Amino acid sequence: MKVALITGITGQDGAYLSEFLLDKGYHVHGVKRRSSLFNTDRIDHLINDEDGNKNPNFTNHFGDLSDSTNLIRIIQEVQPDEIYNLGAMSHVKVSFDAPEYVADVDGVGTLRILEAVRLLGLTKKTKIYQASTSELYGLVQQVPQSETTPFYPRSPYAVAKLYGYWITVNYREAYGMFACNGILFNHESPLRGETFVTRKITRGVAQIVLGMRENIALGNLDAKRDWGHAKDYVEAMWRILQQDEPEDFVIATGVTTTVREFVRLAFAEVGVEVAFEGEGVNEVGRVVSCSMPEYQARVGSIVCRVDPTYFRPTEVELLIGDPAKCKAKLGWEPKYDLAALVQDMVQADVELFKRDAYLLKGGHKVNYQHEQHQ
Ligand code: NDP
Ligand code: GDR
Repeated sequence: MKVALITGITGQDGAYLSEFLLDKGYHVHGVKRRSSLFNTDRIDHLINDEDGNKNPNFTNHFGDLSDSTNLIRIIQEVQPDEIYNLGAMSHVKVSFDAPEYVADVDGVGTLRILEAVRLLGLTKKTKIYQASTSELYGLVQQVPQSETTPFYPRSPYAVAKLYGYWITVNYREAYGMFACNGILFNHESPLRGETFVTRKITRGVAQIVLGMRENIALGNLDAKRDWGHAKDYVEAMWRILQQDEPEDFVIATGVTTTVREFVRLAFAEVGVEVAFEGEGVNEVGRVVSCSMPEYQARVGSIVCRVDPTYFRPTEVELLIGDPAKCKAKLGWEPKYDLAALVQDMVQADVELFKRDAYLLKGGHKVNYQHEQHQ
């Protein structure tokens, strides 16, 4: 039985990758942080089955990427065949508020993993996947962005990830380790963190259509992203570690879309046609038509507006990945296109908020959070 260790097991990708590897017959170990509230929602169904029986192939360890000795102990205990380093403070805007922490966890944290493997004499046994990012490209140098496009990071997060990228390359070259970067473009899902723009939109659309709120406030509507589905992307991570030689790969769909268009598509998914008017901070998205009779009163109302709070000090305006290498060498192609991604996310959020909407209608208090976060 192969053994995998995943940092960031409680995150979006950690959850999908765990499922994927368990299906492949792996024993999966995860590193999770101690938290004052439960933080295992995304993986609870993997820890215990429906009858409460513990999954014998899924083990979690308390740990933190800022703690070398803890990582060394876990890796020594687990003796993993594969490590997927997914743990990170992954929010770009928040990284401007906590730059030193991000450098430590997202940057030096990668070094701690690589160094632990080296110190424990596991360089020939353990393969390492580093969660690198399209944010490395930052300020546009050329499009589409490929494995050979120069980097120009535009946030403390991206700069920390740049260190993670190069230290991974360096350990591969210096010590012959099987260590690879997956340069993944944005990937989303119903498990996406609530403060990333796609999930913020799909949650907002669900709450608006269920009568729980009036509109969504967003930042830069012009930003363009190459959005894929996280389910597809975790398979690419695994494929990268199954190659004969360690290499770095861009994982992307090759299609780019504005935030504005994502909003339009998400509303269209629930039968609401939205058109944008105005410019800059005065731009708004207004309901033009609607296929649901009960929603007719909302035609003409504003459902999306701009709030400069969500602007970033430096922005990444355009990301579009070149998936040629991953197609050719990994045989990887996404199963979900943008329409299928939007459908999956909107439908899941509508389902999620139906119960809250019902309780609200009955006069009960519901603690659903929307815009107090980034
Ligand atoms: P999430 O934010 O959903 O998950 C991040 C995970 O890292 C969580 O489990 C979090 O724990 C954990 N974590 C945060 N800080 C620490 C720490 N100090 N020590 C240990 N674990 C920590 O991110 P995603 O799943 O979306 O992304 C996975 C990785 O891929 C990240 O490294 C991200 O930067 C990178 N990436 C993501 C892309 C995307 O579009 N999703 C694209 C390219 C790269 P907790 O639950 O306790 O907060
Ligand atoms: P990103 O994702 O920064 O690309 O990083 P995010 O969804 O946060 O932003 C995408 C784009 O949308 C714009 N935007 C907003 N973003 C947020 N979060 N909230 C808003 O209200 C809003 N309005 C507009 C942003 O300015 C940006 O241009 C994600 C993370 O998963 C990283 O960890 C990962 O490395 C990259 O994707 C690839």
